[in-house]
Amino acid sequence: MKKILQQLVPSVLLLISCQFCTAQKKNISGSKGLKDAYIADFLIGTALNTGQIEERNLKSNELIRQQFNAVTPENCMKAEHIHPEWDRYDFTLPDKLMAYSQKNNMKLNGHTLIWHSQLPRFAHRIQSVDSFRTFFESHINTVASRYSGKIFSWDVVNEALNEDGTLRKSVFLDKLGPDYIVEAFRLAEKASPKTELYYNDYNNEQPLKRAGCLELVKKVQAAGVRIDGVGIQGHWHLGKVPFAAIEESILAYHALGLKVMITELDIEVLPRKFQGADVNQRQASNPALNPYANGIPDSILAQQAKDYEELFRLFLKHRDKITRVTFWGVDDGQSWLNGWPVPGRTNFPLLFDRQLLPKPAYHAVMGLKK
Ligand code: 9MR
Repeated sequence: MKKILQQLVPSVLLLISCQFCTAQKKNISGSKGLKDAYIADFLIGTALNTGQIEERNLKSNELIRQQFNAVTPENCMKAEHIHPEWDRYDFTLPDKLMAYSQKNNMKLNGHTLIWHSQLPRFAHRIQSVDSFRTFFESHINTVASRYSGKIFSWDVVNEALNEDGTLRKSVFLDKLGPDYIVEAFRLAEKASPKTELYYNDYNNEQPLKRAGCLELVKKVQAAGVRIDGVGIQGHWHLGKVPFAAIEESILAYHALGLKVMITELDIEVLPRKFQGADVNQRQASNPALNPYANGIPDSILAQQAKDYEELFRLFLKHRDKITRVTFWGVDDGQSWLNGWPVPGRTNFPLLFDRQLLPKPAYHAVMGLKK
């Protein structure tokens, strides 16, 4: 009997320890993320690039599925990619993203139908107003109707305003006049009737631009056309997050009956000369502008955690008005801020580091829900 027991004990122990390993693994992959912590408040989203949509990196994919319940394509639904030639559309990657979001129960926000930037080259060459109108209409019809019934929301128009609240001088304004925004919403509503429709911009929490944004929304509403929400992009800077202006804007947009979203959140830690996200503004490279290439001090990470914490405290205060908070990327290595406005820098704007590990800012945001 004793002998049998002696033989059995090691196998039983092995069995127990293996079960423990599996439980541990399950725990890791199944542990709660931001999306779970904030489930009763608002969606937590991220922007995805090609590699992430194609699930090329296992660890990154696991992190995305663990943390987020909303996704926005960082680039692949922009006109230059999805509509590269007059009569040719490329839905390969957008279709993969649609399938990815369905498979993972994530809400997909289409970004973006009408934007002056990242337009296909042919669009700039169109001379006649009639042809440009045909491009404008068929682009919205074709792209929006393809995902009708499946896509949760669209950024119908992106960045149509100047900093002073006037309409940006773009090819759309030039060719179609100021009513192009109302028209874009009208067409999107027709092509994708069940999808939420948003206007999206950066710095539209700032007073002048906010006033312009409110006017724009009122004009769409007055035309009897549906607009469901406004996206405040949220490209902010360490130690300079404009909390008061953000709160005033949430209230002002909500007062028009709109849902409010933070759509491209990051808190940049490197110096630059201006606020916002106008991709045409650049600065020359210079080592003084890249101080943390060999590592970021703990004090900076602590300040960033404080900024994110205060921001999420504000979002929670207005959880009845905010429907989604989306980060512009998953981890610091992916961020567009490594290449803009100064090329080749090492930036640290997000909640996960280059090893995909949570930063102090992540723990601060999660801490609010403990
Ligand atoms: O993150 C995007 C980057 O990969 C592109 O090169 C860039 C080109 O315009 O666009 C970035 O995303 C922008 C978004 O679509 C609209 N708001 C500003 C974002 C950062 O530039």
